[in-house]
Amino acid sequence: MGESYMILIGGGGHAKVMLDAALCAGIEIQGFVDDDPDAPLTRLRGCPVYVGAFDDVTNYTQCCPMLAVGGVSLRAKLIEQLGDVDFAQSIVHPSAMIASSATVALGVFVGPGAVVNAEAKICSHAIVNTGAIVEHDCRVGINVHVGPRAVLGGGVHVGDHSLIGIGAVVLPGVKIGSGVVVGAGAVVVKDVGDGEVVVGVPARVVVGV
Ligand code: JB3
Repeated sequence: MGESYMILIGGGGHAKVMLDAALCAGIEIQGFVDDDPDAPLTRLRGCPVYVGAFDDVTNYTQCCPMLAVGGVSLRAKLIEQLGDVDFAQSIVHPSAMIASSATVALGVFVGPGAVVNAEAKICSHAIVNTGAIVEHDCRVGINVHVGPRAVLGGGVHVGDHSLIGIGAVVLPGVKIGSGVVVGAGAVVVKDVGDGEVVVGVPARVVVGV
């Protein structure tokens, strides 16, 4: 099976979103791997939901895995567990706009209606979710989740494993550290340190390191 034959790790809400985008993009999905023995579904849009750890599945299928769980901490754990597994593709919804000068690494999901503008860099396993806007010259780190309709102004840098909540706005040039949580709807007007949690308008630190 070619690299376009993908298997999604996780079989819940985020996996459904990724499945739809993959099908719209012409990527064939072999199935899902979910570690919940009571996973509610055995098939999702005709694709089988395997129950078990990913490595059990790769023993007998040549496929291209993709993280399809949404939680940043869980994704970080899976990235570490899966180590040298070859994440050979990304899923970009056809309705997303990716500037020709932008770079999107492997294992990335870009949702419907999202925008990745000129010279922006999206690192591996990041999520640019539905309708999110990543403006010019941004750098979105490894396993960063830019939530639905969040907006990163020009030149924003987001460190690895950070979450930009639904509808949050980060003003141009702001630096967001690693392991940061920006609350839904927050407006970030100044830099945020590693591990901090910021909420509100303007965003204030509610959990420091
Ligand atoms: O807010 C939005 C737009 N999306 C959310 C997304 C970013 O995060 C969504 O609403 C959810 O809050 C969440 O999506 P996710 O991760 O799909 O959540 P859930 O519907 O709970 O599905 C997670 C699935 O992954 C469950 O069926 C778990 O059993 C499974 N799972 C959890 N840990 C795992 C593991 N599967 C495998 N293979 N390995 C694991 O370690």
